Parts: sequence; structure tokens; C-alpha cells
Amino acid sequence: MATEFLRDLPVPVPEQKELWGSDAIAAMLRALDIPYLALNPGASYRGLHDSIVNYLGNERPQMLLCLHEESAVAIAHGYAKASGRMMGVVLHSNVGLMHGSMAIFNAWCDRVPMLILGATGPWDAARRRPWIDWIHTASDQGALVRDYTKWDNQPGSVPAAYEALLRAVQMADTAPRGPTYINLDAALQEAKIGPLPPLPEVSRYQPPPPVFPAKEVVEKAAQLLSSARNPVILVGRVSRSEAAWKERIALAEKLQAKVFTDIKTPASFPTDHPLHAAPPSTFPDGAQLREADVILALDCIDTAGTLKATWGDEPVRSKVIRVSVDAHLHRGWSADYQGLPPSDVYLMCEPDIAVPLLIDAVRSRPAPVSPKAESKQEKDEAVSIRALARALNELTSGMDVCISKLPLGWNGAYRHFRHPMDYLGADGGGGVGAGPGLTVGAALALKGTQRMVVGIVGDGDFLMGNTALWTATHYKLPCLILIANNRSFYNDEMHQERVAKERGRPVENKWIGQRIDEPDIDLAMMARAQGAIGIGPVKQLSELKPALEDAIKHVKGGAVCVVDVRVMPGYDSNMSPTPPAATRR
Ligand SMILES: Cc1ncc(C[n+]2csc(CCOP(=O)(O)OP(=O)(O)O)c2C)c(N)n1
Ligand SMILES: [Mg+2]
Repeated sequence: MATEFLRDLPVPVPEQKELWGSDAIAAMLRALDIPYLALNPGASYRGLHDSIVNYLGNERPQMLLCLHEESAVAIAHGYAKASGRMMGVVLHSNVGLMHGSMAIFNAWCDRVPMLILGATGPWDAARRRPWIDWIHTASDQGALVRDYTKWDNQPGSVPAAYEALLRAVQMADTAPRGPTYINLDAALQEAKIGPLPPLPEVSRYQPPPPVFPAKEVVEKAAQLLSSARNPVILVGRVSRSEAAWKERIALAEKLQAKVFTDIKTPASFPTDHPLHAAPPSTFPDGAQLREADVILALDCIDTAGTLKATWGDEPVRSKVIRVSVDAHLHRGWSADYQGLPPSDVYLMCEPDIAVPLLIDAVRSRPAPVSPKAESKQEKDEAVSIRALARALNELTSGMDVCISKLPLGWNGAYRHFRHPMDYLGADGGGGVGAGPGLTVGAALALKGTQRMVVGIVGDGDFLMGNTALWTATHYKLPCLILIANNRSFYNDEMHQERVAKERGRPVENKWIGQRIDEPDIDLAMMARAQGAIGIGPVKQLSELKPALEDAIKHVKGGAVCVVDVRVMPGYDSNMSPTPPAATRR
């Protein structure tokens, strides 16, 4: 890629005689090896802001200015997914935290590590500036995000801040991973301190190595799998490791097990492998799973929901082997799983640990697998998401691509994933507006590599999160955003249609309060306004390939490029759950 990633360079700062609380906090961030801080500014952390620029010289960590807190968090989310590494976010007092909160929820549901720094105060009311410091100080600010962060703290001194940061980073990066929040009192940041209090030895506070299951439990799982007639593997949250990817293939092949993957999670198994039984989907098709006598659930997001889709109210007749540490994170506030799955064997470890142990312990099952039916090619007349996928597939054939986001109308059969970096999964929490930020975060992680980042987003998603683009253009983070623009919050049109049908009311009115037209929004112009290349609107099928070709050329040349593709409304995905096979007529 042609262009250089940008760092805003401060003028040199004369040697400092005085140090401030926030200098110590900044030094700790560097010791913790936090590479970037995505932020939108605010006076509650003006002390820390100054320390990053004038004490650290805006490097390690480097600031990334974002136009909205929601995109700051989404960028950190996308970065962690693509790099496997955590970065930081700084959010201004209560209001910045409120703006960022939906994206924090998305990151929580996606089990993504992130260090979120906040600020408040001065907590000492006698030291507050009139009005603004008062309205922007809230008691127990962490409560705003406590239910969807792993830990939060408001340290009262520099040594306490050191420890809070150490713990926040260690916990965020311990599986199951997730965001942590440290709220920095403005008075602590702006207090003059003497010499820098000695920094702790960070190497002594690393996250623990992965936990291994007991040998007997692995044996029990292996026995079940080895004697299964129709074993099935459900793959959910797994790492981006290539070695672990190959091991999952080896296990599936040794067992001749059918494999099902989830479009909400990143690429986890080659979708064109003969054992990959169905395109990755949002909801499982239970009918296919009824045949399974043994199910190996590799941190499946929702094993109980999958079993419910399979068996309905009947007892679950397959044996279930559950491999997951996720229950460590489950609490009462919300559930991103539909129930408690039965576990005939429960390996409380990460899939990357369990799979090689199982490969060694299971017996080969040479059972033949029936060949998969070739999917038939349909001809598109108008521009549809399917046509968009086909054009992209053709133009990127043989190219390394990382799909950072897919639109709701995408069907998992549209594109194959053959490498752990081919696809990064969904937004975690179903919070619309994440697509552009996730894409920019992935572009930050993959800058300088040959892998082109492509986010395919809905127009609603783009409109809510598009100002993340400016961060990409300013810092020169090449990426391609394709907008599957149906000029509607179409998912919800379908809901209005369903309700109207149920109530015997006119379906024709489903568009009201949903369509985004009259005037049509020029999305390419919104991209151009932020320094990106904006192409479109592409309205005819004949214009699609030349537009995408052009866009890919721009991105390969180092640009941020957006193509507004006007697609027909209509879904070919399984965005509605299938009724349980047991109750289906
Ligand atoms: C923050 C947020 N607001 C509203 C919703 C409800 N919602 C779910 S999908 C959707 C439509 C998204 O529109 P778009 O990205 O254009 O995709 P389309 O449905 O048109 O395929 C909405 C509004 C949500 N999930 N998150
Ligand atoms: Mg739409």
C-alpha cells in the first residue's frame, strides 16, 4: 500500500522539571504497551491529554482522534478483532461515556479486550469549576457501563492508578475477554507530583496462561466422539490463529464430523470444506442437527438456543460436549445466550486448548460423507446483495481480503472463508452503527499488510457510524466500504410487515417510518466530504463491476474508498429464526 500511516507530531518539549499525576498514568500506559488511544476530547481528561502529547510525544500510545465516542470504541473493537491485541479508548466524563456505551456493549457481547479510560470531577466538589465540572461529574460513573464491562475502578492516587491499570489490562485479556473501565479523577490527573513513583514491573502482572482441562474429562469427551454415529461440531468464538484453524480441520477430518459455523463470529472453518455442512448463518437450522448423536460445541455463542431450535420442547437427544470458559462472564443483567445447555461433558477451557487434546484422544472415524450438492448459480437482473457479492468475489479472487462487516441481508453462502483472517464476524451486540468503525479498526490493525479490509454495511449502519471514515482518511488507513444501500431500515420494514399481517392491517404501510428517501441521501458525497473516495450511486448491474474495480484500485493505492451500491430491498439471509425442527410442520 502506497501511503504511510500518519502520526500527528508535537513540537519538541523542553525537559520537564515538574511532573503531574497524569504523566505517571501516561507512563504506565506506555509500560503496559497500549499502542493507541482512540478518543474524542474533553476537559475531564485534559491532564491526561497533555501528558500523552507533551510528556510522551504522542507515541506508545498514540492518539487517534475520532469524531464520535461510538466510533472510537468501534475502532478499538475492530482493531482487537483483527490484531488479537487490545488498544485503549479515552471517553470524556459522563457524556462521552454515554455516547460510547452502545459500542462498549457490542464489544462486551463480542468478548473483545479493550482498555477504556474515562474521567470525572474533580471528585472533590470544593475544587470544581462552576457549572461544567458539576454537570459532568456523576457519582458512581462506572455504573453506566458496569453491567457490560469486566471490571471498573476510580483510583484515588497515582499508586492506586498504576494498580488499577495493571488489573484492568490483565482482566480484559484473560478469557473470556472483554472491556474494562478506569475512571480518572480530574484532580488526580492535574495534581503536581514529585518524582515519578516507581512503575511496577509489568511482566509480573501478565494474564494467566490458558487453563487445561483434566485428562479424565478429555478422555470422556473423546470416548463419546469416537463412538458417535453422526458427530457434529458447532464452532463459535475461536482465535485468529492459523495453527488452531488447521487443528480444527484435522479434528473434523479425523472424526468425519459435520461442521456448522456462525455468521456472527469470525471465520472459524473453511466454508468450502466438504465437512462444512451449511453456509454460516445467524440462526441455526435445527432440522440439520437432529441427526447428530454427539455435538461438540466449541465456544458456540448459544448452544442452548441451537439445541432449542433443534429439539423444541422435546428433551435433547444428542449428547453434548461443551468447550467454553464463557460462563465466567455470565451475569444477570442481560443474556447473549438463550438458556443453560445440558453438558454431558463440560471442558471449561478455550477451544484452541481443547482441540489438539481431542485430536490425540479420539479414534479415527473413516465414515464416508455424502458429497455436497453444488449450489446453483442464479442470474441477477437488478443489483442485489447477491450480485454485489458475486462481483466482489470475482474481482478479489486470489487476493487476501479481510471482511470486517457484513450487512443483515447477507446470506452465508455468498462468499467462502478459507483463512482465519478472511472474516471478522458481526458487531457482537446487534448495535447498528458499528460497521464503519469496525472496518477502520481492522484497517488500523492490518495497515501495511497485503490484506485488503472490506466492510459491507447497510445504509442505516453507514449513516449512524460513517464519521469513523475521517479517522481512516486522516491517519491514512486504507479500507473499502461497500454500502448495501436499500434506502431503508429494511430489517424493521419486515417487522412492520409481520405485525400488519398478524393484525390484518395493510402491509403497504410498512415503509412509513422506515424508508430513507425523499430526499435520497448522497452517501458517496458523505464519504468525499471526509476525504475519502466516494463512488456511486451505482444503480445498474452493468455499473457495478467497473465501480468495484475502480474502488479496489484506489484502496490498493492507499485510499479510503466508499461505494454506494443501490440494492433492491429484500433479504436472502435467515434473519428470522427457523422454528424448532421438532415443532415444524
Ligand atoms: C442502535 C440500534 N438502533 C436500532 C436498531 C434496530 N435495527 C435493527 S436492524 C435495523 C436496520 C438497519 O438498517 P441497515 O443498516 O440499512 O440494514 P437493512 O435493515 O436495511 O438491511 C435497525 C434500525 C438496532 N439494532 N440498533
Ligand atoms: Mg438499509
